[in-house]
Formats: sequence, structure tokens, C-alpha cells
Amino acid sequence: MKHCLAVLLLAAGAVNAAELLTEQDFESVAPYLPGWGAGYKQTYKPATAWKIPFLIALDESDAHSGAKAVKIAYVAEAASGEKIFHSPGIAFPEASAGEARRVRIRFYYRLTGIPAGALYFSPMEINGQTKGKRILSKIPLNPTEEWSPVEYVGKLNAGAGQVQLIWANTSDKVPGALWIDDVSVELL
Ligand SMILES: [Ca+2]
Repeated sequence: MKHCLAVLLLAAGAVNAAELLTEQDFESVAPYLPGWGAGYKQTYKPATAWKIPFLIALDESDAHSGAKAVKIAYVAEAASGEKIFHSPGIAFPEASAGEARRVRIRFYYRLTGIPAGALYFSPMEINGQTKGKRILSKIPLNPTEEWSPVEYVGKLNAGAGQVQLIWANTSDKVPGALWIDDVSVELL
């Protein structure tokens, strides 16, 4: 059944080309990561404004592409609770009535120091009526020293206006680090 689905998706892709909405390799982005943010215990700030319980910055030690990736370093000793890093809102073009749409999100990541099952990727769909709901699937990210790809394809609800990409760490363990590179969002 999975095989059949893959063939159908390929066939659909051949008819309707994917529309690239955003692509971020972090090579030419400003060091303050405009639009990217982070939250902890109900407080949300620009990503690079945080010092505790995480530090977020461009990192040039081992990028997936080019020279730069973004690194979220979990640093505080008392860091209980969910720690969230998120992208800017990525807008979808307006849908025609009854149009079935899907989104494809891809990125590469490395993860160290965080136990398996504690960090997950969770795209959030935003529309005009609701503030935002994590109605798309959560994808747990396992620790990996090597850059690993993630690809998510999900159906969009009618009225979906934006998607925000969220990486949430629920672990209390520190230190740890998450690196992200080559993020893309496509409308299928
Ligand atoms: Ca890069």
C-alpha cells in the first residue's frame, strides 16, 4: 500500500509542479536571524535574544551546506519544561475553493546530548480564525552526530494561511545542541 501511495504521489507531482515557498540555507541570513524566534515558560523572544536556557546563533563549525547552519545550544542547569525554536510564519498563496493542497517540509539536522524521544519537529498550521494549532504531525528527532534529513508531507486544511516550523525540546538534560540547515517549504 505504501508503494502504491508513493507511485500516486509521483504521478501527481508530475502534473502539478511543487511551488517552493521558502528555502533557507543560512548562508546569507543576517546574524540575528530575522523572524526566527524562541520560547520558554510562556515567554517568546527573537531567537538570538536568549541567553538562558538556550543560546541560538549561526554556527560555522560543521554546516550541512556551505559554511553556516543554525545552532540551538541548551545551556542552563535548571531547564525544565518545553523549549521551543520556531521559524517565521511562511505564507501560503490563497487557495481556490475546494482545492486540496499539501505541504512538503524538508530540513537537515544534527542533535546531541538530548535523549531520544525528547525533541520533536512540529509544523503549526495558522489560519485566519485560530491563533495557531499544532494540527500537523509531530515528528520525533533522534540524537544523531551525522546530518540527517527529515521530510514531512501533510494535507492542509481549508483556510490554511501560514505554516510555522517548530522544534521543541522537552528534555531537562543539559548540555545539548540541535543544528538545523537547508530548510524548505513547498506547496504540492
Ligand atoms: Ca548552510
